[in-house]
Amino acid sequence: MIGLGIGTMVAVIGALHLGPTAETAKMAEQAMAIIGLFVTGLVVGTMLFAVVRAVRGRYADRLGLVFGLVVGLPVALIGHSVGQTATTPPIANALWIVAVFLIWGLVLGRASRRLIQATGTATVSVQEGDEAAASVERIDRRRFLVRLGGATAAITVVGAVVGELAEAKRRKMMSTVGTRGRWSATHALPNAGATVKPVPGTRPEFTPLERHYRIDINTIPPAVNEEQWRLNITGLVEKPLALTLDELRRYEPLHQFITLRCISNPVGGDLIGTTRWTGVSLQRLLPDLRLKPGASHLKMHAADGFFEVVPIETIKADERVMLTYAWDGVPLLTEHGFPLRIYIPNVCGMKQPKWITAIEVIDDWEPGYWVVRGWNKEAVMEATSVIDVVGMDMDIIQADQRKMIVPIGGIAQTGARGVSKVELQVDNGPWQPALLRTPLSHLTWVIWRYEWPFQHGNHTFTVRCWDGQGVPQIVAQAPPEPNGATGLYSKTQMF
Ligand SMILES: Nc1nc2c(c(=O)[nH]1)N[C@H]1C(S)=C(S)[C@@H](COP(=O)(O)O)O[C@H]1N2
Ligand SMILES: [Mo]
Repeated sequence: MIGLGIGTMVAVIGALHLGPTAETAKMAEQAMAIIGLFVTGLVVGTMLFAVVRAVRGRYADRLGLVFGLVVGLPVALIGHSVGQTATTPPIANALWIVAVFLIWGLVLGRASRRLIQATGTATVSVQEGDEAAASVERIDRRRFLVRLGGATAAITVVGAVVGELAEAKRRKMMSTVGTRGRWSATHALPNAGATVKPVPGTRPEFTPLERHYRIDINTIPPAVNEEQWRLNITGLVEKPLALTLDELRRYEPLHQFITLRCISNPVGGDLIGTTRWTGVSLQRLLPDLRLKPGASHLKMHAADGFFEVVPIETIKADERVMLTYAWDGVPLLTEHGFPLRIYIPNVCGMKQPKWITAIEVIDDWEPGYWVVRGWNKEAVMEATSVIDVVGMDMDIIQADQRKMIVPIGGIAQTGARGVSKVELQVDNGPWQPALLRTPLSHLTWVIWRYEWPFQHGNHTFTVRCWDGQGVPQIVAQAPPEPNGATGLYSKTQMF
């Protein structure tokens, strides 16, 4: 259900060019919630009116409160169990929701009573016959419905605005806390001296934290309190452990430039980003966990109910598997998994839990959250390449058409397998090699550029790449679900 929902949303948002997919999907989710609330409000409001009318306007206040409670309690409980709690504690959230619905019920109850009384006098004072009375009643009912809709709308809008303001405040707080100490603000990127420069208009090689895509099973990320948080290590261990964040930070830190991609990313989509990850290699941590014989997998549990299982073999074979506590030199932002997430090279985001709370040591493999829901159990990042920009500067084109070169640029990415070659094809011409920029690391995307001798007309540009072992990008088109999107990226432009 959620999987299908995300896929559909990604496709719709992509097709409509609504903006960054992750953000827009969040907004769509919230809009759906608001519409749901709105419809519930209208239905329950109409029922309330019917009841208040049946008892001729008596007990309107009490009835309103009861109806408010009837809607408010489930909403509060659902909100609680889904864990959609921003920074306010769950109880405060629940109380707040119930209070809003109580007021809503009271307002509607009173509106109903007023209306019923008004309808009553109108009917009595009009003596010209049944038809007129009926029409007055109909008008009043219509007016009531308008008012009812208005009240529901008002309360929903006020609720949404208050929620938005709180969210905006939270974001502002987060970004002021976060901007300070960012590694990228005071350091040159490791490939600053690379001779191949990105074509202007290519996406930033290092994604600013605020622009990193976001994919979560919930709309609102779980807020974890650092003082109370522990990394609980249980299961097949000599002695269960509860590590603090500081204890994890005391291990020798590992810094890695990493490109993360979501398996839901369509070819050329925006569910991909690159930053500098810092944490402790699980290989280093492993001896301190004192595993019991038979231990074969680590099951990572997350604060939002998400989970995944990592083979201990993978950890022993690859020191880059890392419990990550910082991105770009600052603690993980709440939405990106504060305080702890894992990094596993070469696989999609769906295999890599954020907001880790516990590691359960087990003796067998188990499918993770998205694997249970039908997605590929390996979720290896397939090679992909994208054209970001076909540079076009009209002034230069007109200045000297014979010597005109149009720079074309973009990215290629293959998980942890490297990129050995990128080629570009114009219309049905021969494939031509692009220049590769030295990447930030072996784990990030590679920026490429190609100098195209300009020709007038309508042209289609297509890109393809090879990984470090010379394996070509998959040409056959496939949608993201269930194995990740494949196919070549093309862009057509008129000159
Ligand atoms: N706890 C938890 N971890 C999670 C997820 C989630 O919903 N909950 N989503 C996963 C998916 S599908 C992706 S693509 C990445 C996205 O990480 P980001 O939001 O920091 O970009 O987180 C992964 N880890
Ligand atoms: Mo994902």
